[in-house]
Amino acid sequence: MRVSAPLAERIEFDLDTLAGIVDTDRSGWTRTALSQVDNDGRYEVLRMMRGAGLVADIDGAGNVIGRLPGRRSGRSLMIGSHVDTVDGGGRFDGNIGVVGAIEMVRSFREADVQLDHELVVVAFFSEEPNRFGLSCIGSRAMTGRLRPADLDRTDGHGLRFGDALPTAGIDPSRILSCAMDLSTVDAFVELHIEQGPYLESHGSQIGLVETITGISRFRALFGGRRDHAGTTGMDVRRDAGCAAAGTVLAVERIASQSLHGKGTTGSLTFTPEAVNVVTERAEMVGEFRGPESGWLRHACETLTEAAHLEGSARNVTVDVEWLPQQEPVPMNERLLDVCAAAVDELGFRRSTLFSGAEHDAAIMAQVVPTAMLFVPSVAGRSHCPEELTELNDITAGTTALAHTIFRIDRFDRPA
Ligand code: HGY
Ligand code: MN
Ligand code: MN
Repeated sequence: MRVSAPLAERIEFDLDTLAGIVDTDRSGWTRTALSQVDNDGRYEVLRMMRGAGLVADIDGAGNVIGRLPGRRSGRSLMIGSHVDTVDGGGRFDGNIGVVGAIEMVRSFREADVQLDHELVVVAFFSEEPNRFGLSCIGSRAMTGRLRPADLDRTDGHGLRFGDALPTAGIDPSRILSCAMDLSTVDAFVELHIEQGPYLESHGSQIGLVETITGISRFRALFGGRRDHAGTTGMDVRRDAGCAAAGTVLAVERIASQSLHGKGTTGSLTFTPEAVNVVTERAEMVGEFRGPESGWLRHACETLTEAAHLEGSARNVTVDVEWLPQQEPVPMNERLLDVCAAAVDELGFRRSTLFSGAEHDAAIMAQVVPTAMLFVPSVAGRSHCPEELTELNDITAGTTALAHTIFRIDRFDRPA
């Protein structure tokens, strides 16, 4: 069965176009959410979608959404990913899922493939944790999972997330009420780079994701006392920086004691930042990830205890705030079977694997049957400028996406 032939040249052109819309003052390919380049990037995606023949617009949560009508009205299939990046990140994370989805639409139209389902292509807003510590904003809003309290979170300058949203063209009074009716969506499939070494080391071209990792994120504040660095005795200091440093090591220790768990301190700031002043205040942001929710809860409790021990040993106040735990999310088994059949029919070598990275698919899966297709990351590198996925692998992933969607369309044809 020949469904369509995605063109590598067009995928490369679109990826290069997006790679040109980045913050040139930062390293790598930086297009963080709530920046002008992210606005420009999403408008470029809007142009790409319209150029591919989709009826496209940006919704009240900043998601770029394109629609291709189906032959039968009423049911939809959804594909897509995100185009925001981490600071200093790469060109492929998220981007290939959006560019691949748009190329799939072009190739369907050229091959005169018409789906029974309406096809919905999405570039979700702010998938990466933004400076307010929140991730997957677009998919949370689309599924009705963004909470009023999320809008009250502040960044390092005390600015509220809700007050920052207009810079992205988003009305904060509307974002909580722009959930979509997803009851008519039969499947969401996200194409993404693996971001780890598994597929490459197993010689696989395509990965089928079984489960997406659970995540617990925290912000810890340490309050000590500002003193002179040269005259204050070591035994009387209330050094918030040392309490935070001990807690950083506790994150590493707790995760290292687990088989599959990961723990990372992503940000640590001292106030004042002066070599000759004892630190008065330290702020630390970190996370644990893993496939078992029981371990995640244990890690959170152990870390909170460790932070308080580090604080009380130095007469430093400690406040650890946890975001609601994101549970590990299994993908839809029946959809995985459809993906496997499509990949096998194409003759691609495949593996089944666990995703240690977070994805909009984990949010969508709570409402819509969801699957993910991974393509290899060279040397497993990601969230860095060296991030690379070969063009032929992206094209293979796009072909697998097209065949998967075609199969779902035929098998899930509404009665
Ligand atoms: O942070 C993550 O796991 C993902 O790449 N957004
Ligand atoms: Mn990422
Ligand atoms: Mn991503």
